[in-house]
Amino acid sequence: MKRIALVGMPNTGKSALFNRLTGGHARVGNWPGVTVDLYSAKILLGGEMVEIVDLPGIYDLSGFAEDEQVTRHFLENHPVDLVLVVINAAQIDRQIRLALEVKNTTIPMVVALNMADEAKRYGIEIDVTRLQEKLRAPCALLSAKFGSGVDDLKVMLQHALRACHPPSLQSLQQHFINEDAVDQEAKELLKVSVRLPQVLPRSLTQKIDALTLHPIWGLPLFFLILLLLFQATYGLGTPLQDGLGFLSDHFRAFALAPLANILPAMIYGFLVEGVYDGIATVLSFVPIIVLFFVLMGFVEESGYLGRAAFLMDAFMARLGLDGRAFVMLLMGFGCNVPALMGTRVMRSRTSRLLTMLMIPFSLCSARLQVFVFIIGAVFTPRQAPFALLSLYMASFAAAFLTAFLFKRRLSSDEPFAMELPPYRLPTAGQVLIRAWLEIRYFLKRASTFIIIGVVFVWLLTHLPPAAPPGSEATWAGMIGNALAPVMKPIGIDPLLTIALIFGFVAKEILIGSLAIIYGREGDGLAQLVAMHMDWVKAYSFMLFTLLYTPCLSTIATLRSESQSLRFTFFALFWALGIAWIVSFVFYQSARWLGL
Ligand SMILES: Nc1nc2c(ncn2[C@@H]2O[C@H](COP(=O)(O)OP(=O)(O)OP(=O)(O)O)[C@@H](O)[C@H]2O)c(=O)[nH]1
Ligand SMILES: [Mg+2]
Repeated sequence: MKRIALVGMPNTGKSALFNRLTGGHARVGNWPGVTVDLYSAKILLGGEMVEIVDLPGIYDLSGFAEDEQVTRHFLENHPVDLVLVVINAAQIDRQIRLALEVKNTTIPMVVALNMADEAKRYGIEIDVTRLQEKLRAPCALLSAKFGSGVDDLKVMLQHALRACHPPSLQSLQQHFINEDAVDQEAKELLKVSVRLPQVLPRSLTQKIDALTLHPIWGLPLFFLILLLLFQATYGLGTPLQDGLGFLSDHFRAFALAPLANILPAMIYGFLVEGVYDGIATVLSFVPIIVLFFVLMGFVEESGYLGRAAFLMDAFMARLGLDGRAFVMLLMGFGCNVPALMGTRVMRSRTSRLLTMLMIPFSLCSARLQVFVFIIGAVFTPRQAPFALLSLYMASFAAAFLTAFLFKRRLSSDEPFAMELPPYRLPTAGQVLIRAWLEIRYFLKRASTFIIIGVVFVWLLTHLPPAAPPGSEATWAGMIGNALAPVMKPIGIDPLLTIALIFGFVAKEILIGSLAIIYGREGDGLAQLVAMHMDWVKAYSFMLFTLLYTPCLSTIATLRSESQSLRFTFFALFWALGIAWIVSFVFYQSARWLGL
């Protein structure tokens, strides 16, 4: 099978083009370094199966960052029949070098001049025919985001593949690149085929940046935007969640309850009060999670995420890190796993490890569910967004404290340079795909971890059969009691300890476990939780949930990304330790103050 590799600088739209060509769902985002791993798909091109490979961005063919190495390693070890060089047409003057480097390797190439829409807006004119002659390769002016020109590119790829002589079996390894010659060639080529406007008009991006990167207002604005984001998630999400809860309550009352007469009590309890309540409770959070991801996607696609890195860079430098570590913390708000993988863009191993130690404290969407639920149960609607914001602040604080404590051992002074992309508006399609991907991921986790977890929790809280369900005489109660000396001082009851133990596997199980422990779902569950926990206990429980080990997937990723079992264990126990200490200090001082 023939293979086409997408090669280009970071943030040029390779993944967007990959998705267009293959109908795939590679992650797209408006900052450099989104893709950190290979992503491949097979498509039918002119009656022939062809493999297309999306790669992390590289600045030149001899890049050395870990993410660039993925690309180089791939190109050196896997023969490709055709390289599809993706160039941001609006920056053709800086990016054409890469096409020339590939040209010098003699591997057949096709050049995609992407972001034609932006180039046109900036008044950049490209003489494609001339460019093709000079590069001796087909070039297509197109827009991966909006789809124009993609069909023409497909035809070009088809012709180019037919023309190349199999087996080309070439790798980029043997080629030596003469930098000066490439520079010279680029200059000449640009002279004849590209017309840049004399002066670029002061763009919208610059105008917005004057505000968002303002030395004084920049940071407060950033935190305001975060607060708005949470408020919107909360304000728009809770009614949706209530609606879903209403539906599931009625389904339970009218469709499932009649089963109680037919089924033995034990089986009914297991199926309805165990599996159904647990899963319905977890599922009722889908709207909030989707909303959160859509809004985060908006922030990411707009290009603001990169600005956050820029704003926080000076602060991060004091912690021995750079702005990218902060972007990864924000990424971790979605899910810690991709954020951990995203640290590959960091070149020094020590700052990578330090960032990986911080990321598990990022308040991910699974934890968000738990907090939205508990906050809704014990705080008033007016207090709620602030309670949530305080947890996000606690999450930052734990991450920064970690960096501060370990920076001496794990810091580096690698220079930080991250190009700020122009602001972009996401299209409706991008938003919808994003939402769908998150739902799919959520359901995948739900079907693996959560159902199994829910079943286990039910068994533990209902066995032995003689014990009253959910009481301290059950196995769950016994385990909880055994751990009571550790958990009592932080205000966590024996039965809730079980929820936390399962939360270790995946935080999504936590709320499901509460549903089973209290034998309720929806509003009824919230009322029971409020009865069992005052706000101090609830907050202590949330602090612990926030800080202790996120989930098994995170641990597995920590292990695979750090390649060190010792580091993984350290990260795990560090999180557990800090969770306990913080909850302890909070709970005891709150009680001491008489709260
Ligand atoms: N205006 C415009 N934006 C585009 C176009 N193609 C992609 N983008 C945007 O460019 C940004 C980068 O897209 P990606 O596909 O993630 O870029 P990439 O080259 O894969 O980036 P890395 O994985 O970081 O190397 C996103 O904000 C896209 O929406 C285009 O044709 N026009
Ligand atoms: Mg990409």
